[in-house]
Amino acid sequence: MTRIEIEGLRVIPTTEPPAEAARLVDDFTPELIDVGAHHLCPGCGEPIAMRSALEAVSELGLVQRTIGVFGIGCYTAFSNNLDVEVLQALHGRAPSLATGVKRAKPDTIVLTIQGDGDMVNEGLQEVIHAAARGESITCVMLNNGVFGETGGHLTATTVIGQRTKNTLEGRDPAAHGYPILLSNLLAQLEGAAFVARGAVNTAGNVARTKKMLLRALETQMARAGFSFVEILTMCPTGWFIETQEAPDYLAGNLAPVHATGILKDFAVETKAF
Ligand SMILES: Cc1ncc(C[n+]2csc(CCOP(=O)(O)OP(=O)(O)O)c2C)c(N)n1
Ligand code: SF4
Ligand SMILES: [Mg+2]
Repeated sequence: MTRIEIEGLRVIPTTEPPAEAARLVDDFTPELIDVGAHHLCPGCGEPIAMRSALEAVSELGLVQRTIGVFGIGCYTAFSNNLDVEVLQALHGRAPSLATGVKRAKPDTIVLTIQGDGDMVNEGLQEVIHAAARGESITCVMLNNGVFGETGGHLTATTVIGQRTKNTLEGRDPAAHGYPILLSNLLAQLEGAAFVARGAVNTAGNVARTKKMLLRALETQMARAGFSFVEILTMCPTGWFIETQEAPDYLAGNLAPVHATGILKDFAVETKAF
C-alpha cells in the first residue's frame, strides 16, 4: 500500500482507493453497531463519538432499555447502522420528542444525538426548556462548529476567526456575533444535573469523553435530572483542511473557546450515587 510521509508521520492516502485492502487486525465493532461501514468522511469525529455513546450504553447494561432520538446532520446516517431503536426528530426538536418518549415510557433510557447546527441554531429553545424542566433524559451535542452535512456553513458555535463556507475571511464578531457556549449556558439551569464537554481529537480525550457519557447515563438512571454531554468533533471537510490536520485544528481553534471538562455534576455535589 502506498504511504505518504508528512513530517515523519506515515499516513494512508485517502484521495484514491488503496492498491491492496487493509489488513483487519481485529474486529472492534461495538455490540450495538450492526453495520461497521459508513459513508461519513475520512477523519470525521462523529463516528468516534457515536461509538463512545454506544459503548457506554452497552457497558451499563442498557441495551434493551435504550431509545435514541436523532436530529438531522451527518451523524443521522448512523440511524440505519445501529441495533438500537431510533426515532427521527425534526431539526432541533429532539429534546422535546425525547421528553415525550420518557414520560410515556419512564423505564426507558432516552438518548438524543444532535449536531451544533441542529441543536443551537435550529432548536435552541428545545434543549434549554428540557434542561430547565429537569427532564430525565440525556442529550448529546456533536459540536464541529459548522453545518457539516450541508457544506460547512457557520453555526452559532463557530469560533471567532473560524473560516467557514459563508465566513471566508473568518467569523467576525462585528458582522456575525459571538459563539454560544451551550454547555456553560445549560450548567446554570437548576434542572441540569450533569453537564460536560469532551472531545474526540486524541485517545485521551476519547477516554475522558466516554467517562462523561457513562456519568450522564448514570444521572438519568438515578433520575437526578437532565444530563448533557457536548462533544467537540473533527470536520476536516467542513473546515476545508487536510484530514490529518483536523485533530490539531480542533485543539488550536475550537477547544480554547469551548473548553473541555465537567461543568456540573449533581452527584458529586450531593454525594448521590
Ligand atoms: C428545517 C430544515 N432546515 C435545513 C435543513 C438542511 N440541513 C440538513 S442537515 C443540516 C446541517 C446540520 O448541521 P449540524 O446539526 O451541525 O450537523 P453536522 O452535519 O455538522 O453533523 C441542515 C442545515 C433541513 N434538513 N431542515
Ligand atoms: S462533512 Fe464533516 S461532519 Fe459531515 S461526515 Fe464529513 S467530516 Fe463528518
Ligand atoms: Mg455541525
